[in-house]
Amino acid sequence: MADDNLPEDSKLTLTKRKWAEAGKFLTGSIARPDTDRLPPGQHLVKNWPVLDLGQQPSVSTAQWKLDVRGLVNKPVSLDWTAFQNLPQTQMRSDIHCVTTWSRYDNDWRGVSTHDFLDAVDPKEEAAAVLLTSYDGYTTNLLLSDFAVSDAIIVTHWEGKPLTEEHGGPVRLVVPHLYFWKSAKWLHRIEFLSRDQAGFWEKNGYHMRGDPWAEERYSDD
Ligand SMILES: Nc1nc2c(c(=O)[nH]1)N[C@H]1C(S)=C(S)[C@@H](COP(=O)(O)O)O[C@H]1N2
Ligand SMILES: [Mo]
Repeated sequence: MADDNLPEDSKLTLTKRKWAEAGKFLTGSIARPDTDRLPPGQHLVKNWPVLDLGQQPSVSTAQWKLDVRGLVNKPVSLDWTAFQNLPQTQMRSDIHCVTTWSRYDNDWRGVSTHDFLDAVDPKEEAAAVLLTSYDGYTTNLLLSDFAVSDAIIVTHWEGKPLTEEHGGPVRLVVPHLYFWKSAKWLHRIEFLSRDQAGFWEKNGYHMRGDPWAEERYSDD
C-alpha cells in the first residue's frame, strides 16, 4: 500500500520524526495543565518589561540578515525577503523571565522553528544551537528545545512589527524556557554537536532554564 509520492523515508521526514520523538519528552506550555500555568516563584505582570545588556542596536529590515552556520546542509544567509518567503505562522504564548515576572497571552507572528529547520536541514550530528545577536549577546539551546512546536522566530507582536526595544526586527521566542533564551535582534544561528554556553550561561545562569523546574542558576 506504499504510495510512491509519500517520501516516508526521506531525510526530512526522518529528521522531523526524530524531533517529534524528542519533543514528546519535553514539557512545552501546550501540554501543561492550566493549574500549572504560572511557574514557581513567578508573579504576573500586565505590561511588558524591557531587559537587555543596555545596548539596543538599530537594525533596519533592509540591513538585517540571519546567518545560519555550522552543522546544516543549507548554510544560508537569509535576508528580510527570503525570511518573509518562509511559511508565516501565528502563535500565542506566555513569557517567564528569570527576574520573576511572567506575562500571559502574547500574540506572535513569524516563522516557526519547525519551518525554519525544514529550510536549513540540520545534519544528523547537530545537537545544539548557539544564537548570536546584533548587540553581541549569545545564548544556547539544545536542538530538541529549539525545535519544540511553540518556538517561533518572531517579527510581529500583537499584529505590529516588533519594536526595537523588544528585539526588532527579528527575535526568537521559546516559551517553555526562561526568557533569556529568547534572543532579541537575532543575527546568527550556529548548529553544534555539543551544547556550548552563551553569555548568561557563562555568568552563572542554568544551561537549560526550565521555569517549572526553577532552573535559574547553575549549581556549580
Ligand atoms: N540580544 C539580546 N537578547 C536578549 C537579551 C539581551 O541582552 N540581548 N536579554 C535576554 C533577557 S535576560 C530577557 S529577560 C529578554 C527580555 O526581552 P524583552 O526586553 O523583550 O522583555 O531578552 C533576552 N534576550
Ligand atoms: Mo532576563
